[in-house]
Order: sequence, then C-alpha cells, then structure tokens
Amino acid sequence: MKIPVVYSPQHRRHAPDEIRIKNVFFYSHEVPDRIEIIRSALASSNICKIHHPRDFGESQIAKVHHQEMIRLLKDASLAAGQDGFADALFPECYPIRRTAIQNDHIVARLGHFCHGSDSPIVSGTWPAAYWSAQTALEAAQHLLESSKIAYALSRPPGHHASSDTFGGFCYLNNAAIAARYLQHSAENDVNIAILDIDFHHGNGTQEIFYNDPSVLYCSLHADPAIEYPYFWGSSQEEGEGAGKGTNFNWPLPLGTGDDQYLEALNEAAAVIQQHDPMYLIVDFGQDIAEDDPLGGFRISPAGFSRIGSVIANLQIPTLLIQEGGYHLEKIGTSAIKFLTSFV
Ligand code: OKP
Ligand code: ZN
Repeated sequence: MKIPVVYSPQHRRHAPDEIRIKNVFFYSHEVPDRIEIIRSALASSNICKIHHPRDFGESQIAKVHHQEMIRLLKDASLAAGQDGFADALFPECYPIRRTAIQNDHIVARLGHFCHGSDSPIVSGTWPAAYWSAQTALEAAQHLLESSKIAYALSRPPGHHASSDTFGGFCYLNNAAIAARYLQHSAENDVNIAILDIDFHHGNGTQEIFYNDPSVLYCSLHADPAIEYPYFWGSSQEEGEGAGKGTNFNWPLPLGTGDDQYLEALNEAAAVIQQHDPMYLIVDFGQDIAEDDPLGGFRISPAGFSRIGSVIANLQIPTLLIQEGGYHLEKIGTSAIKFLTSFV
C-alpha cells in the first residue's frame, strides 16, 4: 500500500518576494520550492501516491476561524497590487489591546488580525491558504476512508494561526481545520491528538484547543525564551477550564540532537497513548534538522527515522501535515526517512 500524499499546485500563488533590511529578514525561506522539492522526492521514492484535493468548501474553514478574519484575508488578497496598494500588504498599526473601535480600512483590519511582521499578503495568498486547508482536509478524508496514514503537503503552513490571528508564515490553521473535520465526521465527537514536531511552538493550534479537552495538543519545540514565537510554549501552559491537563509543551534547548529529542518524544507518546485518540495529527516540520536556516536543533537523517518509528508504533491512524522545514537540500530526505517507518 502506497502512502497517500495530497498536493495542490495552488500553493505557488503565495510567493512573496524575500523582504529584508540589511541582515534582518522579515520574510524569507518559506518559498514554493519547498513543496515542489518534497513532492518530487516522494514521487521518486516509490512509497507514495500523489492525490489532488477536492473542494470541501469554506464552511470547514469557518468552523475554526472567525468570519471577519476570513473576510480580511480575502479582501487583502484582492487589494494587493491594486488601487495604489502595494504588491505585498502588511499591517501598519497593531491595536495590541484589541480596541473595540471598528475601522473597515484594509490596513486597519490587517493590524487587527495579524500577530507578526513576517506574513505578507499578496494577491495569491488567500487562494493558496484556502487550498492548503483543502489539502489537509483531503488527507483527513483518506483517514476516514481507512488509510492508516496520509500526508498533506500543505503550504502556506498553519500552526501559528489562531482562530482570529495570522502570523509566522501561517494564515489558516490547517491542522485545526482537519481536526474539526475528523471529529465531526465521526458519530460522536471523538478524541483527537495533535503532536507538533515543528521546530517552533504552534501557538495558534495551542490557543484554538486550549479550553477543549477533546483535542490533546503536544508540542516539542525550541524554548520560547530564546526562539520564535517567544510568548507561548512554556511547559507551564497546561490548558484551561475543561481543557486543563490536555495541553503539553516540551521546550528544548538549541542544539538538541537525536537522543535528547527522542527522550522528550517518548514522553509525548506516552501522554498521547493515555488520551486514547481515534486520530493522530502530526504537524511535521523538517526545520528540526541539523543546519536548517530557521532552526537550531541537530536532528540527523537517522533521527527522522527514529521519530517516525516512535509515532508509527502508536498504531493510531495518522494525518501528517506539512508545517516548516527550510533546508532545501534536506527536506525531501527527511520526509522520506520519517515515512519509511509507516510503510
Ligand atoms: C514558521 B514555522 C525570520 C522571521 C521569521 C517566524 C518564523 C516562523 C516559522 N527572521 N519568523 O513554524 O516553521
Ligand atoms: Zn517551524
């Protein structure tokens, strides 16, 4: 059985120019080549079969994201490059205390819904983000049709986007959208676990499920004391209200290698087993690899195989969703090493 991999060429429409001032990068590395490279590596590996996503509709996105943020993402994409607007739109003023004052100006709404300076909106951003979410939904559909694993080549990534904020290269939270779809497609809302192994903490996903005991969130990532997203990801963040005890963070030091990573991963695997989920969503970021330009861990190719086998051994139907991973010479091999344990 070949592993179903879902891919849409629509991601290429989100291709902002690199934006930097001297050596300060605002937008870089999150480029269309990433997905094309992974896809061609998987296609030639012989262990995967590529599928294109169906359109599951905007209603699936609206189960996670506020209507006003969706409207802004669409309007900003339409405005980019038109009527005196720049090709790449950024907020100019952030009402960080979330004033109730309404202002329908696009630049005002950008500030209202954006949490970072690294996420330009170009004319293709909405369609790319829309199809990135549909890609995750199509892969989820494969699990519902009893695949044991499916891999969504979603781009742009999603785990930094919350229900009403975008940032960190992320516009729509693909994992959260897929989680809600899987939950609602089952007879009773079933338990889901999300394991986020991207180098960065998935603040958006954490926030979406923070009060929700039915979706466990476990994340291994660089210590936010010294890395993006800086304000979220400490081990004290355990969930709130009914969701207390269903959020787990493993902040790890820069330089973390295979053995140290596997120790934390085994702890996360035990937590997941206890939650007894019907589906497991893995937010997969190859930016944990050694020498990733935006990372700082040192996971080797063999490490990716070991990570894959810990997760495969859980024997839970697994939806793999692409997040980060920026070392263009390594992301293909890292994905294949990871997947080999599932064949
Ligand atoms: C997205 B994902 C570069 C600024 C980039 C955001 C990093 C987002 C990573 N100096 N800041 O989790 O891989
Ligand atoms: Zn990342």
